[in-house]
Amino acid sequence: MALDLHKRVYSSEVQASKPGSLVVVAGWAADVKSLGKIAFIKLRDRTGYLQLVSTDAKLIEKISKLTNESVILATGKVQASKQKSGGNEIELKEFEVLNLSEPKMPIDISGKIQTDLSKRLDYRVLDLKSPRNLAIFKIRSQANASTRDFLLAKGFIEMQTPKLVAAGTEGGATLFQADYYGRKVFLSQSQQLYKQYLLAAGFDRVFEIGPSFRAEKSHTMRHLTEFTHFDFEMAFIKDEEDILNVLEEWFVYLLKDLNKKCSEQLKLLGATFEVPKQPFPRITYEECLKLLSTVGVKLKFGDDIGTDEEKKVGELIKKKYKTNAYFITKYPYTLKPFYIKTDGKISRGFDFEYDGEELASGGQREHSAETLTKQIKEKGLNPKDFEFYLLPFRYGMPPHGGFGLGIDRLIRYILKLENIREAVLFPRDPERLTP
Ligand code: AMO
Repeated sequence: MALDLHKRVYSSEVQASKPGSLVVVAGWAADVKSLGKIAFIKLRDRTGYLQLVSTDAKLIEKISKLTNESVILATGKVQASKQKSGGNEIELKEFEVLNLSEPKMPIDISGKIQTDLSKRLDYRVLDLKSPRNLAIFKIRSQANASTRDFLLAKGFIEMQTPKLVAAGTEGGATLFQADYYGRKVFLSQSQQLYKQYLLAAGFDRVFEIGPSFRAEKSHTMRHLTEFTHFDFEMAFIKDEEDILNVLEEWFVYLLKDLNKKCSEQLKLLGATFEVPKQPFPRITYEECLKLLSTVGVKLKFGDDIGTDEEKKVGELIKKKYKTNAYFITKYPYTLKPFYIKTDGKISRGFDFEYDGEELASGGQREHSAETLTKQIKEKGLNPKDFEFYLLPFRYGMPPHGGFGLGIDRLIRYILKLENIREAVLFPRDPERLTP
């Protein structure tokens, strides 16, 4: 008799079922053990594990031919487990093999053997079977949903902007180039240009969560060649402080929402985070230099704060302000892109930092076409290449600002994952284009 797939329940529902009831379950035979007079199948589905047990000779014979990771549909009676861990198990009545797995997997997914990340990523589809990975991507999905909830409630409009573009916005060094019917085309580095366009059009508040591409040469724990960019832009701001206020409000909302809606997944990962108090400290670039000088790191105004120094600043701020979430503000104009508004040497650009690492950068934008043209020239760029960008600035551009944040980094930092690649389903880096 064929079992009815539509009657299947998740293993978590079996845990909540009354002993004695008959249930249909489906999933992967994560671990199969046939011990002569008794046999066990540890079934995995997306809600967890469930033990199926049988003392029936015919079923034991069938179970002995089952390989780990085969997909099965099974029915049986719920009974209280005799195991120490308690809970319910199923006394198997019947099962069908929907797909028989090959006997030996190229990587171990049980967690018993440590496989290095690179090999895990080679076999990512198999690696993603582990409940730990499912938890990471459930949290990531919720982070996107919480972000949308927060912004839509505040009147933001979600946009989808082109990823095939005619020019870069974040510097030529990281542009991917391809052929587009005999013309040059680039993969979008950020939604920068388009989000500003929409504010000129009168959309007032916009955001996007979408892919951006950077031809990063280095192989680091926090850079990818394709990453998910949460981009945000708001019109009629007084200065960058208006952006910082929304950013910190969103971050606190997000962490609280994740604690509430993903408690199970966070527990499985052993991840905990404190929700930082508002307002987050605003530390000027010059204050960062002063803090660094207290530990012997000598940088002068205009020097880039490198990765190691940035980490150091994070430690010093944690000590002084008892928080791991803060902004670095008032960067030198020379360190920020052409589109950031500047008051002489000091720009209105900022970075949002978490645990000494950059999670977002943004600022108030220059909205005068004339000044923007001047800034493009000052940065050694050709205003002719930016004609299309400059056009809306000539026909009514309100004062505005925003930020861009890497979702992959966000997930990595809040879950304290060692490598950004763990926070991405199918990561792309200079060496990796598959799977
Ligand atoms: P920026 O280039 O600093 O700014 O990027 C913003 C944020 O995007 C993430 N990010 C990356 N994540 C993974 N791999 C990469 N290669 C990578 N590059 C960037 C980081 C970073 O903080 N248009 C501006 C933002 C703005 O001003 O609104 C921009 O793109 O988390």
